[in-house]
Amino acid sequence: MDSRNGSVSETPLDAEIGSFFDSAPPLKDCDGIAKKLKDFIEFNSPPPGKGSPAGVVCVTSGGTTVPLEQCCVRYIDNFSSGHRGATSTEYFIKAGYAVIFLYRRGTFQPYCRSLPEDSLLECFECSDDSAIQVRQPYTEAVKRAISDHHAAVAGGHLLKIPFTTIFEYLQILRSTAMAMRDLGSHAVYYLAAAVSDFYVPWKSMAEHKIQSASGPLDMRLVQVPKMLSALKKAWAPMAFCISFKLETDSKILLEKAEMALRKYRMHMVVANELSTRKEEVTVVTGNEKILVCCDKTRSDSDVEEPLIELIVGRHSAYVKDSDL
Ligand code: 9Z3
Repeated sequence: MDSRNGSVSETPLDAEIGSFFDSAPPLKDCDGIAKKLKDFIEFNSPPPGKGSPAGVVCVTSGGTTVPLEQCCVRYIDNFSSGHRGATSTEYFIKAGYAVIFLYRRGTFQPYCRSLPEDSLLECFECSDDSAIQVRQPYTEAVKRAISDHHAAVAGGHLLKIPFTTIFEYLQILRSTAMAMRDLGSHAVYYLAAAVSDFYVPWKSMAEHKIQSASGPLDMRLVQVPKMLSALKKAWAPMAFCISFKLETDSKILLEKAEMALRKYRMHMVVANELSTRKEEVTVVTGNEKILVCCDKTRSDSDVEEPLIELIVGRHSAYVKDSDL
């Protein structure tokens, strides 16, 4: 804001973000997605005076792709199986939150952790009268997955929206933020998706499959605008925001997480190293570094359970402070 004349002045970042969205290919079923989001938020917003539910969490999960061709055959991908996002979603719902799960198509889904990863068909068999049955070792796991998943979706606590490209991801994230705007401090962003840092602008992208006969490939990738800044400053200024920092070199991990915390004004940054991400993470806040580990004495233990417990505690305190 320009205080002298009351007008809003555009920063270079605003211009970069504007040009990213203006030049992105239009999101398919944009209106359908906006309607689903609106209905979900309405359903999960308390009527005035009825006390507050825990809140609504936007969990992002999986990696975004960067297409190299408009009719896309080749793309650059970001590593993420979606395990962190899917598992965390289960714990948020268990803690009383409603979750908007923005996930990369084909990655892990909530409540499916104990099912076989490679072939779901392994769980089933056909009996003589052609009825389909669950095979013995999987009976309990399939029953639990179906009932927990259906209860979350039918109960209106879980909304799943898929993305593939960086263009889709950022457009859906922005629509989600618009839909969650009125939730104030009850809105939580848990940004576990592995988001591309560089992309090929749609307008400078080859239309058809790039031909290998043309020799070495020379291509300029542009930096993806820092949407965490936009989220915190403009889209969701009152929300409780948690981002993730992934590194493969442990020596720089905490320093990079602290930088992200300050630069994007996150409430928490979860720092994780690729090779140990399932066993431990360090949560960086304004004045602490909290090591969160899974219980190595239990085979079914995961790091997400204590992590979400910590986040829920901090978010509740944040809501109380904001309500004062
Ligand atoms: C993470 O760091 C996630 O914890 C993982 C989870 C992707 C490592 P999996 O899906 O793995 O369970 O296999 N996500 C954020 C990664 C990221 O790209 N962060 C950016 C960065 O580090 C900031 S948005 O610069």
